[in-house]
Amino acid sequence: MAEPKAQMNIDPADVREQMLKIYPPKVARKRAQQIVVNEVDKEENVPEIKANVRTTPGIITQRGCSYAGCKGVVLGPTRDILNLTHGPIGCGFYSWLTRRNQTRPAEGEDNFMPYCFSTDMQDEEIIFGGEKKLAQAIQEAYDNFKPKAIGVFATCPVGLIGDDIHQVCKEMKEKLGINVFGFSCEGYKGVSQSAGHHIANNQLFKHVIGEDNTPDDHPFKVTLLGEYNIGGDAFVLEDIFEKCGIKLKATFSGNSTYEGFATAHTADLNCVMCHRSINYVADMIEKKYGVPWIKVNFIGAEGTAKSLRKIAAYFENDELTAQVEKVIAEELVAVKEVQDDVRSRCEGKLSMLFVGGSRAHHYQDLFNEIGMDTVAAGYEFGHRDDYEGRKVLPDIKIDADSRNIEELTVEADPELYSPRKTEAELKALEEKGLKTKEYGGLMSEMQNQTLVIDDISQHETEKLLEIYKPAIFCAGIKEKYAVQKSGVPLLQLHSYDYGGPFAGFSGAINFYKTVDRMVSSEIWSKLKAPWQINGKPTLEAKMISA
Ligand code: CFM
Repeated sequence: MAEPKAQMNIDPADVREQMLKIYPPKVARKRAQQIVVNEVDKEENVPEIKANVRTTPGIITQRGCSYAGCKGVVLGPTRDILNLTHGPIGCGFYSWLTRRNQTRPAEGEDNFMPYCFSTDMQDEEIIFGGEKKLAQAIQEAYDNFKPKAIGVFATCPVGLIGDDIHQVCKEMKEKLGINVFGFSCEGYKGVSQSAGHHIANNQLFKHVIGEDNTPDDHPFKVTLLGEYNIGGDAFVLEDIFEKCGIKLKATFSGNSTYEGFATAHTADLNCVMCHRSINYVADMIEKKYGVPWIKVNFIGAEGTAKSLRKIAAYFENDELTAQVEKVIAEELVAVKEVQDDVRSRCEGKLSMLFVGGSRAHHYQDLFNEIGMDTVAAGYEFGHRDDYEGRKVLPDIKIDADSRNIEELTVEADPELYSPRKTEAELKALEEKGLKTKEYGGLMSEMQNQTLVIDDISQHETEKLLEIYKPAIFCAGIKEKYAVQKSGVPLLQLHSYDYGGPFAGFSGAINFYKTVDRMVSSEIWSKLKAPWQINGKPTLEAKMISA
């Protein structure tokens, strides 16, 4: 792999040293393993990175908690499961729609996403236990809304006082005759929201997936796993699937419904977008029901075309292949036109992406398509397989933090297991270039001499900005204003600021235009802070000792 042109005069090893030198020796040793200069060899081997480990206290991290990953990320975008947070009202704020995941209920369908349901625990429940109040809250929610299903989410104090939410859910399920299930996703579990994804996946698998076996004879049925409909992405993808003649049985969990989850196992192929948050579900469905999974990426026009071709290749049907090619050819006309225009202004500019557990990888494709170089990237909470590829899975050691997340033992269902492809068929597909259960990770697709940084700190971010002066920095709301104060525009890749969608072909066009506007405007570098204008501090103070 060639070195990116624009950064030839900067030595990433030196940047790494500069980042590390401020830290005390023990912290520096740990961070040194999480800041890696990328080197990809011919066999696509990459350096080892330390990931999914505790953040050092005192370092400013952008991570969230287990409850955020479970309730917010995975279950948040499902409109007709009533999500009830068991905890104090402070956590209750996050029990409603706090992320830009959108949904489109049909006339008369339930949509609980804009509601905020909480048990509002008080001192009394913290001292004497909150199970009674939880049962009352489930009853009250049922009486008022008559939902198909209720999910209960435990916050930190629930785990500390030992309320058995699962027993309460079981009793209420029997009493009400609807599906009621709980998630032990206390915020302190694991080292980040990633633990919450795992907990969410386990419970969905145990309590919802496989509940509805209604047959469906559509020849091309798939699911989309790890697509959360931020800024309307799922709507774009739903349209593309429909145009291609592919039936989307379920999405986990953008624009999703309970019914979609309950019937997901009847699809013939699972397509995984965000590997980090949902690969567990793909693996478990394969083991229990025999449905293979492939990695897809509908971010970027090329990625979208490639992913559609992968799906068509899997079904081995000429009509489907022809239709997919027709849709790609039609869509690429407008894409190319905008690409060419935008590229004239963006070519050679530098980008950096520090986002979650998958987007820091996927969105690099969009920058490549307009000629921009990603010189540094990393996840907040990705695991080694998200960086280095699934081939490292057997080498990942289970530690104390991952041990407290349940690992389900899954076996083939005696009645419902039906392998959609035989071993020989899968092998034949692999020989044609379609490998199932495969993800190569972020590092093998980044250029040599780029920086890969896990769980980046504020100090390290500042160093990157100071040394590389990138044209754009992609992260979230926590970083946005600090980065913009240094004269670099920040595009929020969690929420898309107020824009999007960025998925599929039309989303790619949106993205190119958004980035063009941001990197071509000089507003952030022209602005001066008040203390930069007259060289004096705007506020003065002195320490007074008692
Ligand atoms: Fe997957 Fe996500 Fe992401 Fe994620 Fe997230 Fe998100 Fe994200 Mo924010 S599920 S890992 S926990 S793609 S909320 S839709 S943008 S950090 S990179």
